[in-house]
Amino acid sequence: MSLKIYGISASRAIRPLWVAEELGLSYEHVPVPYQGGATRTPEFLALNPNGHIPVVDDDGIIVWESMACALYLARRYATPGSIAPQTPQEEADALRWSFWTVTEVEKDALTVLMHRLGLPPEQRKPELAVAAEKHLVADVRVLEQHLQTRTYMAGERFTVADVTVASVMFWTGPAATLLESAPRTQAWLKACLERPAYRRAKAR
Ligand SMILES: N[C@@H](CCC(=O)N[C@@H](CS)C(=O)NCC(=O)O)C(=O)O
Repeated sequence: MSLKIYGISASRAIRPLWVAEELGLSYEHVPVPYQGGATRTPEFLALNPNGHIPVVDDDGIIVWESMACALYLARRYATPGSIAPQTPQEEADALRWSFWTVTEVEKDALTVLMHRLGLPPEQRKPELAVAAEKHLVADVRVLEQHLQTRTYMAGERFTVADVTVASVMFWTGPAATLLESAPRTQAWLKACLERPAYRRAKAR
């Protein structure tokens, strides 16, 4: 059996890396960067024809798309009480919130990250960040409302749904006021990002 996760942790590869750490899996981390053409070599394109990290190679089963990688690993290596969905309700929450995050939130969150922090200062366009933050207000409202009645995305325990949503919400950090009126979301995100498994994944 061999499990490999391709992609540096300062990328969407944090999602499967975080899941692997939560599950205590033994795996090989192949820290392919997203810059410099490493994802566009013939060898890498044979793994993921899109030329993106992350990729998971689970003993020959290839998974790409970071949310799919995270959800796949959680289910594939589930044990009783682990972060995999254990009930139909948790399954529904993991799926709906993961898809919500990539379709509704990710693009604007990435714009905030890049144009507030990630890009060299001369390339940042603050007006793009401002527009993205405006869009994100409605998403934060949805999240805050959901978290009024539960501690984590799928209830009272941390699951893979928290990994997928927090790994995107984290990108909105440079938007100073976005979470100001969302105390439940703030507390939830802090709890997620303080988890030892997240820290181990990030340190890779
Ligand atoms: N939707 C894809 C996006 C993957 C993606 O764009 N990855 C970036 C790094 S976070 C990348 O590999 N960029 C390098 C490139 O496109 O050449 C996913 O969630 O996995």
